[in-house]
Amino acid sequence: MKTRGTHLALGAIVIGASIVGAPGCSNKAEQAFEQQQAPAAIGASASVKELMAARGLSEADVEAALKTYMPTGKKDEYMIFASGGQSGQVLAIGVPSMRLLKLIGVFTPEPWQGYGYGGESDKVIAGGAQSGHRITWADVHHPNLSETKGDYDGEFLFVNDKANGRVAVIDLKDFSTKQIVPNPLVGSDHGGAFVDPNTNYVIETSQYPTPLGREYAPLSEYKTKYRGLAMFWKFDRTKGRIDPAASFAIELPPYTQDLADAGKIGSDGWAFINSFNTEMAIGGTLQGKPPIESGASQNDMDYLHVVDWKKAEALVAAGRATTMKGVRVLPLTVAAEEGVLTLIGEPKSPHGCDVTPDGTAIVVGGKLDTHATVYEFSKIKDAIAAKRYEGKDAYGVPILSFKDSIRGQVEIGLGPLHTVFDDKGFAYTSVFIESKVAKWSLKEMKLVEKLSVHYNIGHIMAAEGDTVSPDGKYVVAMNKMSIDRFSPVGPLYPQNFQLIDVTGEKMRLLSDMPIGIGEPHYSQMIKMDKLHPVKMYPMGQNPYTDKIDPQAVTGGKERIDRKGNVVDVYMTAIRSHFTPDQIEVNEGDTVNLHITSLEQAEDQTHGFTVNMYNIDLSLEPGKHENVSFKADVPGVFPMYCTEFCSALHLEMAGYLLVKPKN
Ligand code: RUQ
Ligand code: CUA
Repeated sequence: MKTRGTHLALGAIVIGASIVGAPGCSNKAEQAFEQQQAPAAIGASASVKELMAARGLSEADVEAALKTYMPTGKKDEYMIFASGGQSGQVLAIGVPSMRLLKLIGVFTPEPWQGYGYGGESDKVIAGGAQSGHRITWADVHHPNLSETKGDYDGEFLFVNDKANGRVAVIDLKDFSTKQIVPNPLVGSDHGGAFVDPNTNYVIETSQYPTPLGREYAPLSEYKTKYRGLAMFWKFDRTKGRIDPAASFAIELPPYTQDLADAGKIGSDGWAFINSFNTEMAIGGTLQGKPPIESGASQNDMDYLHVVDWKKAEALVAAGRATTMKGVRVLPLTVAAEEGVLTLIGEPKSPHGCDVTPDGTAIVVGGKLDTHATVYEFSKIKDAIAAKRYEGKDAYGVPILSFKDSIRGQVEIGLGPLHTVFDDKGFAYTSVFIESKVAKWSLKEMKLVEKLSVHYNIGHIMAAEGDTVSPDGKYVVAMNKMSIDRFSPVGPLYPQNFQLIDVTGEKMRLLSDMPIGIGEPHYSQMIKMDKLHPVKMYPMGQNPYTDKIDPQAVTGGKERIDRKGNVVDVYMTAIRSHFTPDQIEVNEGDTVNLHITSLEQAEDQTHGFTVNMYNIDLSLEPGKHENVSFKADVPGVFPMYCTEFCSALHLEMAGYLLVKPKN
């Protein structure tokens, strides 16, 4: 009862606080970190005011706490899927609590999920090999949720690996990675993994130009042999996999293509890619030449790439593509001639490329410009249809007039990057150099408010902000630096996600979430009720084929089969034993373990490991795993369950005995 009384008291304070509080309006210098005192020993009976005084909390702090605190057992309203950056993983985070719910193994092995340690998931990671090289990390940039009619449908998530030119498919039925597709043509990607409004395609555009097909050509042949690429990976929703054979690509000039976005509603069927380094600088610092950073900043304008992908799709179907490393590629000459690719000037080192929820405009930031430039799709479309070109680039690609293609420009501040949208016609742009979130009106094309964030905001994200119907409510600033925000942990600082309330007239900073893995880039936020993950697998399910595994074992059918020096062990796991729990093989034998979890109770997960063989499996209820290894070291190897599954979990163990040859 006392607790309830406290809540009522808090409520009263908050009503007052919402008038007074103005959090986050001071600048970086003014926000010098105050070492907060540890809470004094206050009993439950202490008044809220005393508690606030003891912890040095303002009324605005209390309001923010009330908006984000999640009592035990209560659930969040939204889920964020955030890039895990170089960790190669994806983070699932609850909003507004900003609690980490899961770290999804994607490109990098993740032991807790038994991802990449001998089991079936090894095949997913192996599928992501480039030129025969197994790669176990990634530079994850942009997670994108699958869409139906332009709205998140909660079924799949796609992420790109900038470093190695790959795209992964995560099934939100079980929050696990099902496929990694290496792009056989490019050396890196950045404009991905964006989807069109019905997830026909997952778009991946290259970043640093290379000869297509991952071939060799000297840098002196950069302009003639190096190229960019826009890849359209066909997504087969019924299979839940990308179908490389049904995919196609468009060859692009060797400008450094950057972010991308797909059109929606009226602009569906089109894609937009910003670019920098249209100077085609290649560096050469040791030879006394300017580094790429200065070589690439000579021109006042780079190019927004406007891609008519529906037309490209038709041309590819009509046989106008050439095949390269198994991918159908529409040549640059065809793309230029047929109006598939058109360029428009973009001010100074552009970044960000975001289509508005109504599909009528594209917003581009400029790292060295102070504006957000808003391109008007109808003007672009009309000019392309009428072939009203201002000229052509060196590759014959038509260029439209900048002036005639824009709705206007909004003065934002220093270093505008990415833009997201709410439900009230406002846009929110991350302003990197100023460490601010700029809120501006799309209708009036005017800056409304700026909020300080901490610090060096890269991406910004809004609740359902990439859909045709954003929710508003929350914006998240994804900050690259956290200087004075958290307790020190050595020279590599956490990055900082800041949750911002955008329901009121003024933006309010609610909370900070230090991200202990990095470097996160983009994220998306989906309404929790759109997600319907399974609670357990049907008995014997192989999550990587989405079928009952042919080697699945049922209770009573456990056995050990030996054929020559191949030993197949058909095994089950249920609280709190493995059957069989004694496996004896000869040195040099190939051992195939087929393990089915017979559990059909929620949250009853077992793990499985064998000493020394680098095997680690997660056996969620019903799951089946297959793992093979060569018993090349004689000895006695304990195997056990790695999840504390029951009172007799420690007893859930057994032995692998490998008899020496002689
Ligand atoms: S890019 S901020 Cu991929 Cu802006 Cu990260
Ligand atoms: Cu099963 Cu511990």
